[in-house]
Amino acid sequence: MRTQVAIIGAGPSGLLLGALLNQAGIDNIILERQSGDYVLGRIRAGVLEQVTVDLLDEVGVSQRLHKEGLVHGGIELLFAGKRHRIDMNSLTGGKNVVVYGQTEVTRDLMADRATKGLTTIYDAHDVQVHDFDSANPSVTYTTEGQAQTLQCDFIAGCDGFHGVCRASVPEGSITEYEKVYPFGWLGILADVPPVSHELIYANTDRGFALCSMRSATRSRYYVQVPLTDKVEDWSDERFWADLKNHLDPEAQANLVTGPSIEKSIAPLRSFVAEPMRFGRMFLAGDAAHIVPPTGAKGLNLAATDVKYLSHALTEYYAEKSNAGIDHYSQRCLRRIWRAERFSWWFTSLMHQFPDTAGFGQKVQEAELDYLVHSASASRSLAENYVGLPLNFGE
Ligand code: RFL
Ligand code: PHB
Repeated sequence: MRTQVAIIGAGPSGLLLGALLNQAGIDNIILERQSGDYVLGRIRAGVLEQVTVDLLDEVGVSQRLHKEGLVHGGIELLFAGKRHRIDMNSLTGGKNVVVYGQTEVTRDLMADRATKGLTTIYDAHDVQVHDFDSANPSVTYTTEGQAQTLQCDFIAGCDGFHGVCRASVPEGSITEYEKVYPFGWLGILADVPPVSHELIYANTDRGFALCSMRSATRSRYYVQVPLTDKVEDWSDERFWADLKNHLDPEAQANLVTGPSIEKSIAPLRSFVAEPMRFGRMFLAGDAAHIVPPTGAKGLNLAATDVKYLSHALTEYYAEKSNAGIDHYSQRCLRRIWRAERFSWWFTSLMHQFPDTAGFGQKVQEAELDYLVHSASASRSLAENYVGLPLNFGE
């Protein structure tokens, strides 16, 4: 089998890259280790920046997003027992974010791929990437017990943090930067109306909590937990009682509880691998970088990586130019490090750190007090939260 671009991974970055390449007339095949149902069962991101919405518009898969997505022009910060609204829309000259689940983005991209008859091979096992430092890379894998080889011009490593592509790069050719946080997020999904119509990010001396949503009838809530906690330690009753303790009296009164339909713990990590291109193999999305979810940037960075990559590959095929390919790493990394900085800062501001105790809490409250009362500090938060613009210059 042969294709122009072999894409490893059918998460949002692989599927969006496939759609962008197809639109540019570039042939691609996606190999995914899991089944389609498994991929759709993962509950992850919820907040889309305008640049991500624009990309979904560009590939023509945003009809449902525009119908069902919730446009948010602000977020609320809760600290010292009170909520304060950050009016992102007016602070950024009219920018918003859209609350629409990663699961739905994935579902829309999968359906579009199926409609167009584009090939995605699910349950592709033992995927291995070969000869990406030559002009003739290939990928081998096993499906339904048969060993297969896919010849290609380029390999796109969209296979997430635990994927095979980054792991196949020789050790001396890659530098990894990492920060692991001493806590995780326990998340719960429930068919109950959200406590408020916008997201609430809460800093309390009990730790961080986030009130998010997927629709007017489905809520997504998180609380900070120690890394040693297990999901089994958390009954629904314990979760709701803990969440309530993080909220202000009005939110406490409005909180509607109900049985969870998903519950999981995610550890928090900042991670960047440099560079993101190795000959004819490129890394994109979580394969190259991880942000803690506090800034809601992971899915959005994945989307902009693959925009840069599709642009580079389009230049290569249409104009016989290597310029975009040569600049891919540098272009992505500039945007990535800005998002890493923001996500690290917002995480540091909102969570309780075991080693800073009471002093750390007081300093966070002072910074939050400054943030909500200073127009320039609020604007800086708003600009970063709605997303910095895509940059094709140097
Ligand atoms: P994914 O989604 O991990 O997809 C990678 C795919 O590759 C497959 N794979 C392989 N396939 C073949 N062979 C192999 N050897 C393979 N190894 C792996 C996997 O099965 C998988 O299908 O990476 P991608 O596409 O780069 O997308 C990244 C996003 O999923 C991620 O950044 C976000 O979910 C992060 N994130 C958030 N991002 C936001 O922008 N806004 C948010 O509000 C937000 N909230 C979150 C989040 C992530 C969370 N968790 C669970 C880490 C909230 C949470 C709790
Ligand atoms: C979510 O809805 O899952 C979500 C929203 C905002 C974040 C992280 C996660 O910062």
